Amino acid sequence: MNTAATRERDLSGITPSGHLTLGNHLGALRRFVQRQGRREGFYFIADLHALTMPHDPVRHRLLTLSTGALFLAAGLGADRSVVFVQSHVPAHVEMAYLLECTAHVGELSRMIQFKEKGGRPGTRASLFTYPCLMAADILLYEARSVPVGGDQSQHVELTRDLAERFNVTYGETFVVPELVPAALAARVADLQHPARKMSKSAPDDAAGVLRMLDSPDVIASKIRRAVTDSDGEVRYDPETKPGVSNLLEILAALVGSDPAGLAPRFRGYGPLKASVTDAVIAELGPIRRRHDELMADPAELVRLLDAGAERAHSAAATVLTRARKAMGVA
Ligand code: AQP
Repeated sequence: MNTAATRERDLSGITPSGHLTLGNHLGALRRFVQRQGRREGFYFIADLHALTMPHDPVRHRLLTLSTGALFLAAGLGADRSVVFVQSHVPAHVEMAYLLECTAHVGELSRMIQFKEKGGRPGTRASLFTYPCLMAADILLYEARSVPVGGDQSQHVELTRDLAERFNVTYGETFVVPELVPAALAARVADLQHPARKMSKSAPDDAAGVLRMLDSPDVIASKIRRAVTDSDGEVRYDPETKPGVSNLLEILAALVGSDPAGLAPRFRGYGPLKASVTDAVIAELGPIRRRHDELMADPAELVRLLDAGAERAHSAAATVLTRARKAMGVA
């Protein structure tokens, strides 16, 4: 087994299915940045995964580049971690095909996304096979543990099954990843619908979704209109006061405090919203400015993403070559 198999790696991808949100920043990007240096990190824009549903090619390309620029602007990449676009590393697609030749139709039919959406007319074949691409994403980098939230555990279970089946059938090739429950991240709720997660695939103009690229005015306006309640008391109580509690959680995540401890500092919802607005603008402003600089210099952005793809390619090539040889692909 290759020695890379013993190395701890952090691996995570985000599908560019919409403009990234404050939730993506607090729950993913910022945490990746904090982990840099402790582990070898591979962070990718999962552009191929966005093609399983109808899409507009022009918007898709723009979202892919803009998401790449946001990863870099948030502090990922350079000599600290590897940032790349999934489709720039063809090993992902090649490995996905080898895994499709390992997977059974029955197990792919049981995947939740396919069960929920697969019956619609015009369903793309990739909606059926994409779990093999996801398995390829993981197995290529020999990540030994994959932190997952509830909705992703079925994919990692399938990845384990495919890796084990491949190893038994063709000889020891893959590290079989362990599934570990993801550390509880701040879960940012939609400002208009506090029972729902703030989600990047919501319509672009959704008033409850704070986008990482929103201008300070838009951020202020969305937070001013955030749903609260009529009792007027600032108290942390997610059950009965979900809107106010969400605002307190956002503020706590941004200033490094706890939401219940922050509540008594505010005499009403206006001052709370003003503080949340200031904290969000202070956090996202520098990232947005760096993102805009990168988008204004496409040659530099492409150079940085190409450099990441090169490094990812070197890391992935070892496992791909081993899998090809094991399967008898000369
Ligand atoms: N609201 C959130 N609070 C905390 N963390 C969040 N993440 C997403 N939303 C929040 C984290 O971001 C990473 C990417 O997750 P995702 O692609 O599932 O993001 P999404 O915005 O929720 O995407 P959608 O709208 O469901 O669109 P699809 O799935 O179609 O692309 C993860 O680390 C997640 O925890």
